[in-house]
Amino acid sequence: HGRLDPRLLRRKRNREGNSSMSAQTEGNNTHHNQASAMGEKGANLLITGVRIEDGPAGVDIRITGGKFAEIGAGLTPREGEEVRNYTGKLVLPPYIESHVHLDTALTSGQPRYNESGTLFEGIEVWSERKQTLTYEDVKDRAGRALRQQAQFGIQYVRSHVDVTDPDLTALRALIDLREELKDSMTLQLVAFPQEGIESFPNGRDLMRRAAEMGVDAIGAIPHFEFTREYSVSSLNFAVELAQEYGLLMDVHCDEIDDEASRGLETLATRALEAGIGPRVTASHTTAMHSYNNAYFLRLVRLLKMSGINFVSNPLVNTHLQGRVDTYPKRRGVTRVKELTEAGINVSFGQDDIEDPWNPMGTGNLRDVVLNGLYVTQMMARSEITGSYNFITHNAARTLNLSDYGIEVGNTANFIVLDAEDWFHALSFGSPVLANFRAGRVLTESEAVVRQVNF
Ligand code: 17E
Ligand code: FE2
Repeated sequence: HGRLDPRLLRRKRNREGNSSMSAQTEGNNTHHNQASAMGEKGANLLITGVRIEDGPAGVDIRITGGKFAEIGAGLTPREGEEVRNYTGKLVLPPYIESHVHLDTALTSGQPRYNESGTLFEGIEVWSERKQTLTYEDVKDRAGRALRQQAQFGIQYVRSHVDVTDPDLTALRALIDLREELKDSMTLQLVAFPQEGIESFPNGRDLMRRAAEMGVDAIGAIPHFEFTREYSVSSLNFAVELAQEYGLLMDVHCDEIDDEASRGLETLATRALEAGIGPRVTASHTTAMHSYNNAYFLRLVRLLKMSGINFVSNPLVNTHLQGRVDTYPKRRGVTRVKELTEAGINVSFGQDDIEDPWNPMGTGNLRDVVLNGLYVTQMMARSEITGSYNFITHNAARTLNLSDYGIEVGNTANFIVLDAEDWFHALSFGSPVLANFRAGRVLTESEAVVRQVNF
């Protein structure tokens, strides 16, 4: 690969330095062989004339047997290779949805709408809808949501699944869907105790049953437990369960405007002591928005030491938080800028697609990034141009993915955007022209044609 871009080399080296973390994730469902799943050797393809991420324009990508084989300028087509000319377009690794609830997706208005816009009315509405849940109902809605996400360039999805249901209906449906769609989408499932571990009948037992059934990660909801003591014991239980089953963790942590909600310090401490920080995620952490600066300064040291990941959901957090404020009204988004500047990993998620917590939401992560940058005031030039990392590389780290990224040797998963670079793709909302999985076209969209008659 004589003409390999030095940036790509640098990225490859970074990845090799990370191999111990990748090794830990073997045995996870996120790691499987796409090429063998295609029945034969896989796609042979030459992509020409693109920019990869923030690299130079005019690069070609050769895909052999469904894997990235060669990356550089001026590659010549070979016998039996399909050539796709995407001159002037942007290529990124596929988007990653690091936080969504597929079991609740597409239920908005059933049986009623969330009129107050609070998290708590959303939980009440869902608890009513849960009474009528069936296996087919969950599979149908989650399948539609996943296909909608794929159209917007997503191939990896971490979905929380409510397990505060004695029948575990949603979990059974999503475990089957994870298997059925695995050649097209990589789905990670989190056992999410929506109504609490300690505060819901048989909460611990339901979490354990979910672990037995084969979830990828263990969740918790400390700010919803009845007492501070329950909050702490639920986190201790969740960490022990995750370790017992060798699972990742993703906790709905301090999703409230209460500055006294401090589940995060417990989660980070347990993760540090157990040495599992990189396998642990704190989602939402909206209370951090309201923490006093002296407390945050003390906390950020622990967060750095622990190595845990963060997911912010800027659209839904700004919608649900600040609801008991008059004016000034808090934004309720965690301190993404400060965490990022401290070297802590943060990714962005959609959280909801038309459900009790978000009447809107299409699955399109461009909306999430755009809102995230505005609301966190991360609008410096380099913050904008680097912001695709929130839904690509940072999210890959949150999900503990291996075999991710446009590098020789990796499975050829990537997307092509109708834009010359990320700045324009983000600003104009450029469509994802094609979404490739192991070199195979998963979804395609037309470029938008605009005609101005003056
Ligand atoms: N449940 C919850 O506790 N918090 C959320 N943001 C959603 C569901 C969407
Ligand atoms: Fe959530």
